[in-house]
Amino acid sequence: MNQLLARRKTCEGVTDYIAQAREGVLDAPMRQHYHFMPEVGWMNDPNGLIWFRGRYHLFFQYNPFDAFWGMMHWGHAVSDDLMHWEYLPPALIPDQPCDDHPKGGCFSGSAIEHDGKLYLVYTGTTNEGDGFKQTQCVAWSEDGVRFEKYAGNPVLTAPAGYDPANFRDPRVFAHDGVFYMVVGAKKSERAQALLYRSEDLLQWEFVNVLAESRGELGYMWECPDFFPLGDEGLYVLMFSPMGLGERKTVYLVGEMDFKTGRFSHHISGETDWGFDCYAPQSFLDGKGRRLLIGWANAWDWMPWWKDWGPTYKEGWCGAMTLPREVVMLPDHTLAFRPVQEVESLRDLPLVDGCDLLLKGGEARAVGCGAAAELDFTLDLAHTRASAVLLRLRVGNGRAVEVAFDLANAELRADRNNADGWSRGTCRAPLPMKGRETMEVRVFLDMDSIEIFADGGRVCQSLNVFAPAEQDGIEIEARGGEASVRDLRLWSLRRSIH
Ligand code: DQQ
Repeated sequence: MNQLLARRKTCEGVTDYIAQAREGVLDAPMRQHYHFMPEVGWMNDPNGLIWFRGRYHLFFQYNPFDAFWGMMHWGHAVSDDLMHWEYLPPALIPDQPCDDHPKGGCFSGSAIEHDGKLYLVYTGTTNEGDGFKQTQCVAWSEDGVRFEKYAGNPVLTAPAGYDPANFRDPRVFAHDGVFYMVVGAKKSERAQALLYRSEDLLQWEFVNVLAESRGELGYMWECPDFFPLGDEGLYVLMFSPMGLGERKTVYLVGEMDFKTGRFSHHISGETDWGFDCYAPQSFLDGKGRRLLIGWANAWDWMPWWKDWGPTYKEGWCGAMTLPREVVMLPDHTLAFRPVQEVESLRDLPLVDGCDLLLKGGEARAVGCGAAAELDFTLDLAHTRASAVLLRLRVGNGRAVEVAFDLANAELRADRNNADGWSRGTCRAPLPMKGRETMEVRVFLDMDSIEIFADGGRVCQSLNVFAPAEQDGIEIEARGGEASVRDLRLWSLRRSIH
């Protein structure tokens, strides 16, 4: 191995490379203003989210050397408020026989505190010529910055009968003084989540198949997450399924039996209905909130996928969704709401609580914003329109059209004429029954739009790569009048470069 390559296998070498490469990237025009993204290079899944010693730690799948996926590292950043992030040196470098393949590396995983140290549990992916092999590995840190890999890695290999190329994304948690790990696995072309237990995070014993697909939930579950929620003793299993068509971030709510290691669910829902939210991971923060962050993009094997967007031209690719608070509703379905901290980015309001009564066919410009928040309430009791259309990033004869299709109880975001790059229409059912009003919050950033409808019951995230000056916002009633109440618009300040 030449000297340059050897240096790229060290944390110092990678950090030096990033320090040089970032200069040309940080002020590039397509950079997001308040969504987390890598300094340089490629980023995908959020990993190891944890509240540790009073700060938020975000790790992520990272390829610093290219704006495309490959040779996975774990990038690392910390924050006090979830909005402003400080980049730290990469936490994991692919440098061990079990995790150093160019098409493998240190794959996704999770974090946990034990004995005052910060432990990372991740998937090592390698290929020694006989196919990809995925195993679970451990690393830890005394200071939360520099990590040391366990010399005894891997700590877990795929059980007999399971596909060793599909055994990944360990999710560790503690329950009644015991550590548990949930791992995504594939057996006989069906997805499973396997449950293991341990006293020390190093020696693991198989407990049971926590949950499985009988075909109806895909052939592999990536990035499983498992956590208690609400005050009725219920658990949530969330995963990103492969082989399930348009469904790509699924949650199940049900009961966990720790005696048998089996989870049974009675609710199934979608974490996000948009094109661009994948591999979400949750954690509990110091305020007792269950927070969730997803990777705001998608994979080439998804039915509607086109590409990862044009930001590779600027030397980077990938952003996270806004951090969202996960809430269990009385019917045991989940709502996902942007964390309150995002309100700290609001500038003086551009529109401050305006009520609009739109005639059928009437379109109204409500303001401008490329990095902005737009909130309003649809007053359904006084709306006869069959649809209310919201046009975002309007300009240059282009726009993203978001339709609140009241007649068909559907939310649609159409980006076919958005930017000359993106395409596709994503859809979500809108719960209309018994609704007199519907609250809507929309977050726009330079390359993304996130829509939270009906108090976060329905979320849609999608990427749009329009130029900054394409920033108009319009609203229109179709097929009758529409009453829109308390419309508010803010520019959001930049919190990240
Ligand atoms: N991304 C990681 C895997 C995971 C997938 C590799 C999901 O560990 O299954 O970068 O996006």
